[in-house]
Amino acid sequence: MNKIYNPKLGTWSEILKRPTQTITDIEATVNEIFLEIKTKGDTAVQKYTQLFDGITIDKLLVSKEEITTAESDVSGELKAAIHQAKTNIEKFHGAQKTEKLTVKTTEGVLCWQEKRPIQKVGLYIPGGSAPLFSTVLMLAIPANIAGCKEIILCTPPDKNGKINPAILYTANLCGVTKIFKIGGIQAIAAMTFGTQTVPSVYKIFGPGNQFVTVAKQIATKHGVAIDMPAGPSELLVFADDTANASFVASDLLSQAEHGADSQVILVTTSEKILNAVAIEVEKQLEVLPRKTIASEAINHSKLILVESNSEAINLINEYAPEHFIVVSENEDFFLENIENAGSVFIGNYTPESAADYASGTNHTLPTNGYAKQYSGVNLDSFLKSMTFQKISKEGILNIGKAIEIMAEAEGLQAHKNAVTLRLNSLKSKSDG
Ligand code: HSO
Ligand code: ZN
Repeated sequence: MNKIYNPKLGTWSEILKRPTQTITDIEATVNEIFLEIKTKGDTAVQKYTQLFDGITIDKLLVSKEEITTAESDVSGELKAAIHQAKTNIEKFHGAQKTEKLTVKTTEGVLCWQEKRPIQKVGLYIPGGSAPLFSTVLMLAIPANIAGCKEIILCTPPDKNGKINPAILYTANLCGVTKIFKIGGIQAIAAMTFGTQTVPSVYKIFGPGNQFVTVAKQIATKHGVAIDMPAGPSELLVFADDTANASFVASDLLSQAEHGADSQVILVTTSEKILNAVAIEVEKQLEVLPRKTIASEAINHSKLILVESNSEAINLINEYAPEHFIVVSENEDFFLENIENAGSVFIGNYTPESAADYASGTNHTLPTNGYAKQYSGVNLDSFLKSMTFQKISKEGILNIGKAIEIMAEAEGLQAHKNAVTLRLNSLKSKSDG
């Protein structure tokens, strides 16, 4: 890890730079695949599955029998753990439900806001070296609580045309309506346009590699919403002398093992902690099964010594980490002043892994500095707010004049007429 001592303000942006991603060269490929899937449907999906995943898939839809087999392939212990996580995630997301909000803005003018589920949503779960069935929990549970009618899931098949049993088990447990053996760009395209077997959806959720990320962005050009622009995992830890260096090191490594492009950063006011964490990271790294991946991430990660808590918080807000762990005797200072972070973890006994799996909060969070303007996935991500209004005769009499004047000033006579006609009808009634 790179040690940086008391960096000057002007050098922050360079220090906090994320590993760059090139989108332009991927875009042309994505557009080409999108067009082909739009026109040819399933056969094009199958062609690209053969090309990218190296397997011919005749039936893209996962069958009932495959789900039943998966159920028996998942151990009782893992099932119990998944159930415990599910309970907590359900509790936290269920509590995010809001009541209908009604306001009488003027006598006779009643306005209200209610939420309705997005009817059709698509969840994308990456395959690869770590099958993230925990992400199925994070997406399918809130989708279900929100009341989404169609919850489909796409995930790439392995070389034998199979899907990890824990993904299948969790998807079925959490009310996913259809599971498809489709990955990458072709999955996002299929959910965007719909094919003979894959229904089109209104919003696509979930993480993925660079290709999936670009494909999701292209999907938005075709009228589909997405959860957020995703990127490699990140963690920033602030630790002072009250922190346990080996705990901190374990947290940094937990995110580093996601991928070579993951970013982990320690910010500290204590040189002692900085050195202790550096030693611990090396020690713990040695015995990790994913050592090669984690060490690549660790190589471009940073340990930063700053002079004060206020300097630390300014730097953290500038970076806007996906995950922010704070272990400080002044934790209240950090909690009051943190402005930009996807999710915050407090104290020595709150590892980031807790939220990745089982504490109840969502682990689909904004990366790449997007915590400055995006929220992580939550119940509202699966809902739309709709407004309603009912205006009585008294109400239109109360606000009619203002509408007429404003419509006139905008040069929109028809708008004005819509009110004038009603006002006149009321006047003639009262005259007559
Ligand atoms: N930390 C990842 C989520 C994850 N970790 C899934 C383990 N499994 C992104 O926030
Ligand atoms: Zn993780």
